[in-house]
Amino acid sequence: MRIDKKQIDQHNSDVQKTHQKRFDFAKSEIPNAEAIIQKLIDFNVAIPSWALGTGGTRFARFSGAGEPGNLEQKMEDIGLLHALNNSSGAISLHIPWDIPSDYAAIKQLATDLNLKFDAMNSNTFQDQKDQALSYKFGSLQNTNKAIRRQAIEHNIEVIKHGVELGSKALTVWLSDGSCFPGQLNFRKAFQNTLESLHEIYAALPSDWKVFVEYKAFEPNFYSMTVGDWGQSLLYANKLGPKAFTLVDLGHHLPNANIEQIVALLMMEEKLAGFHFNDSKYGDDDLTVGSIKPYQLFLIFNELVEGMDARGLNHATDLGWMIDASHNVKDPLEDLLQSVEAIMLSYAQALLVDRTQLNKAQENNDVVAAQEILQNTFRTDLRALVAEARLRAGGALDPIAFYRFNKIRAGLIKERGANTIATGL
Ligand code: LRH
Ligand code: MN
Repeated sequence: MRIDKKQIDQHNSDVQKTHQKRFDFAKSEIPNAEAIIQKLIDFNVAIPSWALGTGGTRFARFSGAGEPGNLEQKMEDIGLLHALNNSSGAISLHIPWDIPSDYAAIKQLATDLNLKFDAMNSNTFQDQKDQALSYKFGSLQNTNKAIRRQAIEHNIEVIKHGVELGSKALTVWLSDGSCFPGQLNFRKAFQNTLESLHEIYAALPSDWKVFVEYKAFEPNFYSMTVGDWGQSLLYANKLGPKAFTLVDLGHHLPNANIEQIVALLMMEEKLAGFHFNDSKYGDDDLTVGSIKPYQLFLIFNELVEGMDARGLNHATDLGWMIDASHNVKDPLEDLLQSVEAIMLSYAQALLVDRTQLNKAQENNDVVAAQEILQNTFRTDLRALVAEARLRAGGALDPIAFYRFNKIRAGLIKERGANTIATGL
């Protein structure tokens, strides 16, 4: 399904008056509004190909209707999101869930939908039906050299798919670890994994990066062989300049100070980027900013401070991606909400008065520092984010547009009610 520009123009003229009033007020309060809007227009978040269908848990999956049944339809859905918010201009593929059947056709479709190919994701956390050796006891860590070889070959195959599509990065998330004390020799598991990652690293084209994604637990529940930022950074430093640490917000132990981890990885020039989502307990993969919006703001506050300290390009020098799963919501509405939450936190971080904050920090004026951050977080920037969308050709209120134009009903009419999307 394609969104007609006229539909978006009609929607914007319907809500323009309300928006203008809110925008004029926001602009009167925010001195650097125009600079923030330009940054928002340039900012894009990649959408995971595996989050366009209804997700489930081990207990149940309540399938939604009109889901994309193949890669082309997944790209159509991301094209639809991008047409509405003009901030979802990239897709991140997961192999083998999304092996392109015809590279040229897929690339042409991406061009038509104004989409780029973000990081590719390998998958050695499941056994595929035609697979010779099982990953039950791990992949790159496995005590069996032939199984490590199989996993290395898979990652090299994923790089090849990415090169064809114009991607520039490989994300390696390993479910490897152990469920019981004594099951695993931690040192050997680390060394097998590092030795295997060195082979994958050697297969990277010169302009590619590898993102080492860590996770504290699940599906292993005693140890994970890339279990936290320290272990991931150890791998990335030992691998070389093309290796970085990827932060998935849901992959931390409860109450971890993620914004501090981000600040230090930025300082070490080893931050790959993000898998944005939110969680209350474990790797819940909930809508971004739906549980801990202040934490998301504090993370972006460290990002803006760190990126400006190194003169980085906010839009292109780090990997911005959502990694969520939708058990009870329409996947497209959920993704629209997640992108909105990210844009709002980024906008607020751009609003922080860094001169005053640095002064307060230098003077140990705790209250002043807190007031600066909390007042910024309590500043409503929704009108600026909407204005950025409007200027970039998007819809002022994507969710309202999506519902008013009965997009899901249209997708069900096009695809039927029982199409199932590959993914989690
Ligand atoms: C692991 C993870 C990883 C993906 C998978 C779908 O929890 O975050 O990034 O490969 O989800
Ligand atoms: Mn992830």
